[in-house]
Amino acid sequence: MRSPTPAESYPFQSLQLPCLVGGEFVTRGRVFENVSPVNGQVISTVTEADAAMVEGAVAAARAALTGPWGKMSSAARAALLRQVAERIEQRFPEFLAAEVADTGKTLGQARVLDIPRGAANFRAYADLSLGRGGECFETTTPDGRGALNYSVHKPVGVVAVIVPWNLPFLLMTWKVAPALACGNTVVVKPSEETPSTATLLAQVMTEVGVPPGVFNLVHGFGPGSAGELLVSHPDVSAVAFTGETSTGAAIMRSAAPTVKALSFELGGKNAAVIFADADFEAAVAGTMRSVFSNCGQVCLASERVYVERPLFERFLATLVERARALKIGGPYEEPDMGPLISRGHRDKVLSYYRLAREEQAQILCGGGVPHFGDERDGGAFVEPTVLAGLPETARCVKEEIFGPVCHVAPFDSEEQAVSLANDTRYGLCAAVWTQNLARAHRVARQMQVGTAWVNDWYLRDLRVPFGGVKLSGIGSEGGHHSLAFFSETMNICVKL
Ligand code: NAD
Ligand code: 6OD
Repeated sequence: MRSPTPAESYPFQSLQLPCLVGGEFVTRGRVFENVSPVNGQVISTVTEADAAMVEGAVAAARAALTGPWGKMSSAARAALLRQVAERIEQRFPEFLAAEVADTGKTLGQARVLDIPRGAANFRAYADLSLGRGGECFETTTPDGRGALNYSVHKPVGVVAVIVPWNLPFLLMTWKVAPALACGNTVVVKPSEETPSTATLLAQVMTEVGVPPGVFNLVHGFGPGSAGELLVSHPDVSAVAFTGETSTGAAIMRSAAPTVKALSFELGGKNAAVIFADADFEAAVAGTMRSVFSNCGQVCLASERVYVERPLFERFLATLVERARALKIGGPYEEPDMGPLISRGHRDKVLSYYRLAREEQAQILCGGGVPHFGDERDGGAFVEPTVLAGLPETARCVKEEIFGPVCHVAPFDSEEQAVSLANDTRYGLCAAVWTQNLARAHRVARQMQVGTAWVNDWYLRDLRVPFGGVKLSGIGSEGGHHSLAFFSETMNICVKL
């Protein structure tokens, strides 16, 4: 018997994806369709959580805080998280097939980034939670006997995890793993566009014996649906959110009456700054990656590329030539770039392509929709696009597009490069390309961002702070920063 092709491994083919509420998989009520961005066909249907399901999930999560999970040692919790990682690896082909079915992203990327990072997130936080210490201060007192202060970490409570569709499994596990490592319980609301890997993770949680109610899954939408119901729920203590800046603002409003802890990873309009002394090949290859990976749907993507004038023409010409050569296609065709997530998102990206014309950009390549002459014409593909010649005030230079497009502009001095890169309301990341070590440090430090990469892009170490400034977010994730967000730190003062 032949083994199934990767496409046939999609575990929910023509099935209805359930929610997970208090350890029970639930499929009652309304459904919505999960549509392939590769060809527009329905690949599965999804149970939309109603108010009662969200209520049930939050109640189960609250009850689980004081059940076996709440009594478990941190070492036992860490051991369970390692089992989650192992089970993800055992079911790797299904996770892979599910992620590429929902997103259309390239199999190559999902294989080396999205799914392995999901497993790595659980291992990293299992380790980090065990190496955690507290603070201790000896205090002098008027009677001379003194006092001892020490801190202990406790779970925050029920955490709502609300995540987007661009790196669905990676970003969901990036929050679920530290939240669970700290002893919290979670209610996860994945994006309505990408329900499959979250559903597989729900299965994994039950398979490895995570107690009922610790991990709950509610599918649905944002406003007026599971997302809003969760963030406004009085028994949800914290919201860990990744998504658009405007959604972050809406969540802040919904969460305000019940005063919750919020962690926000939001949008970006990131700059790549390329000095004339950069390693040319590395800078071009890195910029290609930072502009076109995941069809430009990465919050860290470089949508603004600034090149020192002596290198400008050569760099631009090479970038355009390589962008034109990118092979576009479905996940299993070994493409360089897949489709956007949906026709809806394609409308948004195409509106910026039109706007670029109206703003009188030079459109050096792309700017439209590719035609395949097959079922892919029913998908959400767009052409990789390079723009130049726009003023810095143009909307295409100022607003996050979240597609495979960048604007390239020249600069004449280090000071001007820094000023151009920082002239944005966002502040997620920057990429600086130079072989001058002193300049690399000097420029990186001046970037008003959460992460500045030097001579690379999206190189990750899970222990380092990761977050955005300005409109790009509130707080940092990563390493002990995540552990701090997902814990209440309490001080105990003992009079001696
Ligand atoms: P989005 O904000 O539209 O949706 C994200 C999630 O929020 C989804 O699950 C959605 O259903 C939910 N949601 C929407 N409205 C809500 C509401 N009112 N209340 C509660 N939940 C609500 O984002 P998206 O389109 O899925 O993802 C793309 C955006 O995410 C881009 O702006 C991108 O820059 C950003 N992003 C940021 C990071 C980061 O680390 N900074 C990472 C990935 C994506
Ligand atoms: O790698 C990560 O930890 C992370 N949060 C990436 C975010 C990418 C945005 O699309």
